[in-house]
Amino acid sequence: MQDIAQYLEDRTLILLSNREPYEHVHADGLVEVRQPPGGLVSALDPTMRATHGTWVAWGSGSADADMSDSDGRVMVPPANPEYSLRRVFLDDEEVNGYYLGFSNAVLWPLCHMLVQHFEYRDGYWDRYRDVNEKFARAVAAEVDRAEKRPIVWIQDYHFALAADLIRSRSTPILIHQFWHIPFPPSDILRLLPSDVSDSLLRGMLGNDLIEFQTERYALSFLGCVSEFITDADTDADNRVIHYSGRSIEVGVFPISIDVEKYEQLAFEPESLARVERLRGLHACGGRQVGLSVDRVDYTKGIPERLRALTQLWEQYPEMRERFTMLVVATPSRSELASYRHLEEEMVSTVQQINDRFKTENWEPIVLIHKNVSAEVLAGAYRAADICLVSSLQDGMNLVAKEFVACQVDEKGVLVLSRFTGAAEDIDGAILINPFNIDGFVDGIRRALEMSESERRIRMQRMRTQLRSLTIFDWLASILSRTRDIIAARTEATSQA
Ligand code: GDG
Repeated sequence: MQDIAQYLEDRTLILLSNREPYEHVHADGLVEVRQPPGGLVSALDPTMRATHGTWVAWGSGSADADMSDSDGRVMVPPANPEYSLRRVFLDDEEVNGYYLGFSNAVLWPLCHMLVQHFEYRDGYWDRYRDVNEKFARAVAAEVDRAEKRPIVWIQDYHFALAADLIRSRSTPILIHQFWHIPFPPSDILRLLPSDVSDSLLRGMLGNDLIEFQTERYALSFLGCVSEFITDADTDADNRVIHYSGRSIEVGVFPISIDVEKYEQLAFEPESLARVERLRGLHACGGRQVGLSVDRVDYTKGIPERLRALTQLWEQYPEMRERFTMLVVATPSRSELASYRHLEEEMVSTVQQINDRFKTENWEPIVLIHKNVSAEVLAGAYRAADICLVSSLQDGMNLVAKEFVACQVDEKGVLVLSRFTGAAEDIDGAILINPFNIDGFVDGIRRALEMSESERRIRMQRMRTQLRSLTIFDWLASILSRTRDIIAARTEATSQA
């Protein structure tokens, strides 16, 4: 890992995210500490430990309040405290309105342009505003008590209003925000009441730098500002917006994974045992193993993938028994009806496919409908001959990168939706359009029939690209950009 702390020089980082890096939960009469899986926490936690900053997040664990002081503060990691976690507690109404409602039933479908799932309610918006205020107050309090000059870094769409609210309450030297998901074009943003879209864009313009995964999302944001915020001056060529006497930069910073960690995981004895077991069970007699891994979310194109598999086995009977598909589907946001319906649809479609095509020696789809360990995941990535990523829209898609990192034997093929950020970032996958089932079926066939030498060439190319695009490179490029912005401003002020 690079020395990320150097980019902060004598400044401290105050991070704001919805999910917290450590959660205290009651389990069997004891309090357990859990660290949520996922790239963001594993990249930012070492940075926070090295720089002793403050992380502000929703205290969602059942024992969080018991383990924090009266302001919601607790030092973490609990076993070896190095930085401060400031928890903000939410009641049920706030969770329903801000998190399940406006974040996940309004902004999530809107940003992914899947408007059939869009469910706007005034009450959701009211709670979203209140909760953004609440978090902004907590961040502002942390800015005021910081011993070193703070930089505030906001994560994601849960906090579109926070930058402006923080700016009106305190004076950090720089506020920036990483937007993990796509940003919609203006015709889609228009589905929101105009005062709401106006507040969201102005809220985001409270930042000094806004980071997107791809050029396309950055341009959509610039287009929306140019169309809706008439008192802003948008320079799309230079990706800068002049607004309210300030300049706001819009940047492209594709997120990645801890490549070395995934490579090492693929070599772990537990992963290796898993590879052998999976291949022993499903790859006998030269049969190939297909894999998909996602949260059960309508953005991931799970029904479209099942439709393509059905058509493949229907249209090409010789493909039956030629490969088995492992579908790792992690339950997600089950409080929302649209997610529950999707889970039910997925389970029953898999059942129908298996009933229709199975033979005495072969089950077409093996559904693993639960959260699995990182070792199991790495073993499955390594064991797979093809990996199917069929998102209808996806900010980046880390699964595609994790598969490439774990393919230490360089024999797997990535079949990747062209609507993922990853498709613009790595070159070597078979690109498909999940809305075009015929093309999707052809893509799967091409992958299954690809020669060993072509597989190796493509996988080696992707692995080389990935090694120079790790999550630490992502972090370093963002923090060095913020350092440059601060330096340019300091120079401009001293010359004035
Ligand atoms: C958002 C954006 C963007 C899944 N099941 C299990 C498990 N996972 C892990 C995967 C991967 C992560 O969850 C999913 O990441 P994705 O990037 O694929 O998708 P989102 O959750 O939608 O993430 C996305 C990302 O933010 C980062 O900016 O790429 O576009 O939508 O790491 O491995 N992990 C374990 N067990 C599981 O069962 N351990």
